[in-house]
Amino acid sequence: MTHFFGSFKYSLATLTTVLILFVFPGCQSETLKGEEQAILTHAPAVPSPITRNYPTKVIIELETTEVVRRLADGVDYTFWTFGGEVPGKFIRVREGDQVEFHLNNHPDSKMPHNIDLHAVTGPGGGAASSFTAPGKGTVFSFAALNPGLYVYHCATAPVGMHIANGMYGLILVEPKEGLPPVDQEYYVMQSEFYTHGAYGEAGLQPFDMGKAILETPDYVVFNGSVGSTTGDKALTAKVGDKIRLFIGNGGPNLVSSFHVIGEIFDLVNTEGGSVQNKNVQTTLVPAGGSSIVEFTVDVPGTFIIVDHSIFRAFNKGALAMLTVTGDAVPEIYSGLQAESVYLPEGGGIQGLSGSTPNAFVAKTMDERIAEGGRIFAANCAACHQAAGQGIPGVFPPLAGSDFLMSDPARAAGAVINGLSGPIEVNGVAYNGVMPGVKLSDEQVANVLTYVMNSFGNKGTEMTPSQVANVRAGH
Ligand code: HEC
Ligand SMILES: [Cu+2]
Repeated sequence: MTHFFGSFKYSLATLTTVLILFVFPGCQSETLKGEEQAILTHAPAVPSPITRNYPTKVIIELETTEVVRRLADGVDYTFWTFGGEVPGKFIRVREGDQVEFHLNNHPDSKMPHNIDLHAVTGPGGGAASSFTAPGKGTVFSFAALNPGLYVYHCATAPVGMHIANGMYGLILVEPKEGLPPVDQEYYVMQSEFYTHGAYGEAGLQPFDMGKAILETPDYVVFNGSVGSTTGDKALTAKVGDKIRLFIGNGGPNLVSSFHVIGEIFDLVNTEGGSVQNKNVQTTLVPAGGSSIVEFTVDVPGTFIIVDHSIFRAFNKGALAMLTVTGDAVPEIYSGLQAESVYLPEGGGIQGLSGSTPNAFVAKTMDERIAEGGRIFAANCAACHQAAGQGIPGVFPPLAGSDFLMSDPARAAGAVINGLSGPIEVNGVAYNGVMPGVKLSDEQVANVLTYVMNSFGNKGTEMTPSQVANVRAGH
């Protein structure tokens, strides 16, 4: 009996193998050959299609940096980036490739960073293996098992803040058989920015945690800034070209209703996967998701690319352009060739909000504490956590902190100028970097009065004039 069952199992296994090899030849695993360095591109460029018909070991080198760049005219922002720009560089590999990923964090970075690639099959998408301190590098590898278009992003705590500051990009895993050839491929990624000032308020704008939690961005943009892809920076094509857009959504919060005014997508790889839909007007791109769309441009003109949640397009920046040149084709369309109806002067915004920054002045200590709580939620809780408990080994606690309570003026200095180097809080050593927080004297007084009278701390009031003294270096 044992023998009978044994041979029965054996022949079943053989039969299965034969079936897999002959009926599903695609299931045969290919053997890796050679190795190559990946060429990565900044948006809107896409690396050239893969011509190999075998898998290889692909080496990817990507550097995280923290840089001040234009977010809108007159508005700057400290972006945290993969490769120096937002969105991060586009990565293109082939299904079956073995990827060796080198993440380097620039020595000037203030923050540690890592990477979670949605194309990875493995814990955290690589996040834990790639946690990289400033000036350091890490390496991990993964097999690109599933074809598709995937988002990658930083996943260092506070995760929302790292993504909100610009840390996302796309990785395409081309199917074994490749993608059908087209005339133009472009990389377009949507995301939001949450700033202290309202839309268009000039200057270097700090990140606003409170707005991020409420999911009320001031900016919704394509490829990292208002007007990144308009006017003479528009995407270009010629009449008759077949276009493929690789679309990503870095979020951190909003879902995009991606639409090209005056075009119909002939094909859509819904959510960046393998199912194709046809004749689509608007494709949904989830936060942390993607879409691939293809269409042929049959007539010349300026085609406006929007998030069809339309106030985002005309009031928050989610507007890009595709300029198509060539002869008119009156059988398909006769009329004006410019989208003048949709083109506001300056190519961006229809009517600014015109709101002024709130200049709250506390009259009592209770008012100071109440306002300080709001400032804390927006500016400090991301690192020091909502109850001031910090994160062990990374962000020191403010709750019960002897460091804070023994020298409030020193704490004011930390908020104004930042703090780095070794310190000891309640007998525990920390050696991190706290960036200076852009707050007025009134706001620093409010937030520190709040902190010194919350989370079990008992302290006195800090006044704006005390903060002014610290700022002046007294
Ligand atoms: C981006 C993360 C981050 C943000 C935002 C941040 N801090 Fe810090 N903070 C740190 C780090 C890291 C240290 C430790 C620095 C070191 O090791 O030298 C620190 C140290 C401190 C200290 C001294 C150590 C202690 O525990 O008493 C105080 C006080 C402080 N922060 C207050 C604040 C306040 C108030 C805010 C908001 C206005 C704030 N921080 C925002 C990261 C941050
Ligand atoms: Cu990061």
